[in-house]
Amino acid sequence: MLIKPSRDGSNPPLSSEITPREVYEERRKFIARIAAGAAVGSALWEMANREAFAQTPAGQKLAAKANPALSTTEPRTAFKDATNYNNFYEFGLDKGDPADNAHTLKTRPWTVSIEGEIKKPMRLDIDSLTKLAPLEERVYRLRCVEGWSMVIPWVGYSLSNLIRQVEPNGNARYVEFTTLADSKQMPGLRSGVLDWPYVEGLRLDEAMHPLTLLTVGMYGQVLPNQNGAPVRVVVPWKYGFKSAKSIVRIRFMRDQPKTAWNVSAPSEYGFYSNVNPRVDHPRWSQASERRIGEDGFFKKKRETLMFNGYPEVASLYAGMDLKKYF
Ligand SMILES: Nc1nc2c(c(=O)[nH]1)N[C@H]1C(S)=C(S)[C@@H](COP(=O)(O)O)O[C@H]1N2
Ligand SMILES: [Mo]
Repeated sequence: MLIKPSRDGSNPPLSSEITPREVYEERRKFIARIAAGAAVGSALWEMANREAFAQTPAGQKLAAKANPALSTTEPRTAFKDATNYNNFYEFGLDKGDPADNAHTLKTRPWTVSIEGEIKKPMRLDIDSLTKLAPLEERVYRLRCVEGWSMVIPWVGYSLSNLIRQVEPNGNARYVEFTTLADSKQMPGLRSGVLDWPYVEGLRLDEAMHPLTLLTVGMYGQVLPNQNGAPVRVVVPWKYGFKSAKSIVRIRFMRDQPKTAWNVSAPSEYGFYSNVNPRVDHPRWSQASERRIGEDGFFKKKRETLMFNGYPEVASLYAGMDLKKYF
């Protein structure tokens, strides 16, 4: 999403290769600070947390029943690509940073607080949350607002299962997702690129849609840290940034949540952010995309599909001007 247009606007740049100057400078400061502090800091941190690290179930298998009705049959992105080309700014701004840095994320114990306009507020540890409903494997397309996409076999269950358990009251119209923000575990919080914590949100009916997946795994195992362990959402018809990683709080609200990207650049990132090839980002087209791992940089891009190829969600937006509510 941090992409600069070419100077004369004629030759759209490859989104993954470009970084605006402010971000670049921020990143350089960030790297310098890490270089100064990391050697001592992270050794101490790892010593203090050796036990917690030992409990982190990296690579642990997760049994799940395939749900072909809600899965694409397109070729799956290689695990290596899906785990080494990531956006997770809490661990740095470059696509390879989360894979390099997210080992410091401590995913056990982990508690998600479910609160706000509901009859049954609760705090669930990650194991109870994982067991709340039968796990399914759903192969979804994920389309980043930057113009690339992947096909990933996620493991989880419809978020609606959890929402029904906590019984939203009559005031609940939106759901807010808040990500962990712990600077001891997340070196990226030193960057001022977003207001931390990372916050995302959905309208309640979007959150209740069967496609909206509370996700605890991918490729048959628990989520790798860089993909948002131990729990994230995946909302496949929206740009990837709506799918918040490493969630610690789910809050039901009367008013629309203030979401991190919308707050940082409201004219560029709307609350809805449905994938829509007909509504361009102010600085680049959204009409096509590059499938990671499949297309070379110089190959023809794929056409981007309305709602990322999930037309069944269209009824959620009946009567809405999707240029206005982008
Ligand atoms: N907490 C948090 N969640 C996040 C992000 C982030 O920076 N922080 N990046 C988002 C963006 S821009 C994308 S494209 C997806 C990428 O998910 P993946 O790395 O599992 O493919 O995560 C989203 N969730
Ligand atoms: Mo993204």
